[in-house]
Amino acid sequence: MSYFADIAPLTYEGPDSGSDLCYRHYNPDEMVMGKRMEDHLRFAVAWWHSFAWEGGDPFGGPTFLRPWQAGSDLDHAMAKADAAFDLFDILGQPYFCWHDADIRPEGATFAESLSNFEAIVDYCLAKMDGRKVQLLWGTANMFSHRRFMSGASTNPDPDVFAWSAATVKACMDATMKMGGQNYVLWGGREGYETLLNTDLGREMDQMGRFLSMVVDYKHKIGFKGTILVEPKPQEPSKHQYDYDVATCYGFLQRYGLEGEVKLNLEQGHAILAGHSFEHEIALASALGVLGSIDMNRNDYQSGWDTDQFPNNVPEVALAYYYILKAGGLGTGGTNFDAKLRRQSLDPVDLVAGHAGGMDVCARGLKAAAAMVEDGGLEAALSDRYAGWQTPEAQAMLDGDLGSIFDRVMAGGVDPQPRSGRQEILENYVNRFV
Ligand code: XLS
Ligand code: NI
Ligand code: NI
Repeated sequence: MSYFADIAPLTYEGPDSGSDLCYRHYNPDEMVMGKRMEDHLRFAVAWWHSFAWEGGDPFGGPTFLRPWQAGSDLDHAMAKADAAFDLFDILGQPYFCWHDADIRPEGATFAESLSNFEAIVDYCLAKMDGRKVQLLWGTANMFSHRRFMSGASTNPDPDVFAWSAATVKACMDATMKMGGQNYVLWGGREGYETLLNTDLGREMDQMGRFLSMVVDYKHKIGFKGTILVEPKPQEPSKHQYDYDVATCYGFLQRYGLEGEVKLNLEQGHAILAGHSFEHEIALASALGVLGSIDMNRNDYQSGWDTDQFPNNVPEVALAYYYILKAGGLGTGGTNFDAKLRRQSLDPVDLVAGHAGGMDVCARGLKAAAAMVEDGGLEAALSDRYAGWQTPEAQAMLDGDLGSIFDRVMAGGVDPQPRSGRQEILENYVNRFV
């Protein structure tokens, strides 16, 4: 019997519905700026938080006690996959994501873990047959097992580098076999706890070389998806090398990978880095590395990565505004890297968490599309930079300090400060959200 036995597939019932289990705003076929809402948002369910996470925290053990969490063999892994696909049938979202360690039991050796992994990948492939749900991205968990405590590619022990390289090869093979659209690397322990025992320069070179090997392997096997790095400033490490968009871009450039690798941006990570989510999205878009998003928020009072489902429409609207302006998510999507609260024990909580998050994103997308279509922000922007359209301004960028000096000395250059109109623009946004 299904873990979600009595829960029927969710349907769009509209904003006035009184039901806890329906979509009020997410209406997959509704057209938004000429494209189906489902194709804009490209929702994915994350295997780790929704099925592997057991509800523990630093002060207490598991609370969820899901049936498939009672053991760690292949049978339990298959029961977990059954529950996952049952949830996918209820939600009807187009994608899911995994780490190797979420879907397969750990074996006693590398070879045994791999054979478990391959068995589950085949089991999932059989379940995908005849269903519409697809793999948005695969990734390797190289931060939970104790062998990775000092990092994966950045580890002082070359044997851990080797183990990590072999793991990523296997995960890329599986991602490709499942038709995955992207492959993600998040460097959970690619950083340090103390500088006193850390050779920063060496570790970054190891990480750069590792990423180059990932890109080479992608081309070797003909994987057509996008390689994505996920920035995060800290947690679990005190300091992580893939700190934020700006840092990651500098890293990619240093190792010549900026044309090969894009970024998977997470709302909560942006906040941890001291940015807004829309800042990270707009910057990645300006640098040409916007890839995909993890749409899970933090609690603003706690100061760590609480991974909650999104519930703030105005924030989400600004995120999608910059995504729409960038031309959309491409091969990326909106992954709920979000976990329930520890007290939310029931199957119904898992369904409602996702449904609510999808509704919040749908409202945000519609507000964003309305702002794009209205064009008010774009018009204000062109007006603000209009001076740069003049031939003198354009010529200046091809000139040098001396010629600019001569022009200023000749007169006719007389800067007049203009209002930035911040409050008017904030009021404008408030009309749509
Ligand atoms: C952790 C990260 C992780 C990545 C995938 O904070 O968000 O879940 O998305 O490894
Ligand atoms: Ni995260
Ligand atoms: Ni994430």
